[in-house]
Amino acid sequence: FDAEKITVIFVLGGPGAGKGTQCDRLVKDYGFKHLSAGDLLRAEQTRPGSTYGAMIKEYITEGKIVPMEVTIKLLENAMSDTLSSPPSAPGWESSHGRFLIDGFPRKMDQALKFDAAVCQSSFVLFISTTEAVMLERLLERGKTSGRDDDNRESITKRFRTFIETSMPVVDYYRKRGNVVEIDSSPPVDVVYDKVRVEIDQRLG
Ligand code: UP5
Ligand code: MG
Repeated sequence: FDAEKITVIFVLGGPGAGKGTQCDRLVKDYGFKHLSAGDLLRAEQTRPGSTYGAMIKEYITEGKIVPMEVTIKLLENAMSDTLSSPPSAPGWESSHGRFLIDGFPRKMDQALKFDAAVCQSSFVLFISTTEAVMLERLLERGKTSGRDDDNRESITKRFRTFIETSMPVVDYYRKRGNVVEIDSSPPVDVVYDKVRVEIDQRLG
């Protein structure tokens, strides 16, 4: 993809930190295209005829990172589809080609591959709070979400993967001065106000 024509913001953060929630708000106000790697994998998992369904389910339940070839292909396809279709709504023409990539990259190999082969991100929005807060949010959501990984056992595994495998990615971008960290412990609106300020400052 031509970096001149598209803008990519990576939205990272621990399980249940509030990545998807903040992305939904940004979509409404700015017309971004929101691509959640987890959502794309869950859709692929249940797509009739997918050869990866069982494998994806296993990885997600175990809180492990699906091999990057699968996830990067899904993201690339979704980006191409977006670019070849008209803007999401009248008035959003100027936002066409602006992507929020949520929950990716969460392993160093993915980060290096995507940066080199797909495109570089403008910056990383790092949504962060404590494990206690994340646990409470995920258990609450688990009552109705139907997600295979919203149970105590999977959540513990997701936390471990986040610390061991995904935090190094955040630190990698942080060293390059590319990370904006937002504390997502307060209520959604308070967090979103801070997110907006950062987005406005960086994208104008
Ligand atoms: N909530 C949100 N913000 C709140 C606030 N400020 N105050 C109070 N409540 C708040 O939020 C979670 C819950 O908290 C919701 O009920 C919300 O209302 C409430 P949400 O916005 O959904 O949080 P989010 O950070 O998006 O949490 P999610 O569970 O989606 O994060 P994960 O990173 O765990 O999940 P994801 O879907 O990204 O990945 C799932 C799995 O897919 C991974 O574990 C992995 O196995 C696999 N995967 C890969 O293998 N590769 C990838 O590249 C990506 C994923
Ligand atoms: Mg999410």
